Amino acid sequence: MNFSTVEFLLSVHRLQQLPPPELPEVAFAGRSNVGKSSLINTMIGRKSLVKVSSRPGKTQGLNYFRVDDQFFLVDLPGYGFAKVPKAMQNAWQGLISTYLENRLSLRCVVVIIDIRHEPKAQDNQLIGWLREKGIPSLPVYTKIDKISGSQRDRHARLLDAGHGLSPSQRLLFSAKTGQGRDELIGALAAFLH
Ligand SMILES: Nc1nc2c(ncn2[C@@H]2O[C@H](COP(=O)(O)OP(=O)(O)OP(=O)(O)O)[C@@H](O)[C@H]2O)c(=O)[nH]1
Ligand SMILES: [Mg+2]
Repeated sequence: MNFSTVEFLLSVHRLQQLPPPELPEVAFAGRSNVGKSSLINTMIGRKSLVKVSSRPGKTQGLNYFRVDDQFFLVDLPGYGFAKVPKAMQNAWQGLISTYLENRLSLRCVVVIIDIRHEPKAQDNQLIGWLREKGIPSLPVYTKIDKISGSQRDRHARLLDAGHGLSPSQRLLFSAKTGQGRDELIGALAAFLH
């Protein structure tokens, strides 16, 4: 996985628009503004291939990228943003859950969580639902540059407890410093091969 060619493919707003499943794929999910797009940019080593938002709820649709002709990377719209109208939230949820449940080429869902926050019900529901459906997932606690030392450990333990995870089942990450990048790439490579 060297990310020498990363191309934007399309933004999917209806299931009929999904590209043929000709490559394995990894999807990135998480609450609005948690840092999904930033994590992807840092992982692929591009400053701004994926749009990073100043306002939460900006990523709409399933944004497909093709990486090195090896896999598809899918940036999912964020959940849990109150300012998005209810009807739209439901439509998104329908699209995303149908996609996650039926996409046979999906190898892993990276669930991105802000390390500073207490365990949130929506993250918990997503992690539980993926487990129930047998869809492999990789929780990543991000923005670790924002807190340090013992605070970071304490927050990580709280999230582990809240989501029923052991430290070996999740990763720590910072889009700002790049910490955790190699571990993330290694973990995804294992899911893809
Ligand atoms: N310090 C720090 N800031 C981060 C990190 N990751 C993201 N941010 C900031 O958090 C904000 C949201 O980042 P995005 O990557 O747009 O988040 P997103 O989850 O894609 O947002 P939506 O697509 O709107 O749901 C931006 O201001 C980023 O610069 C990180 O690891 N460290
Ligand atoms: Mg985004």
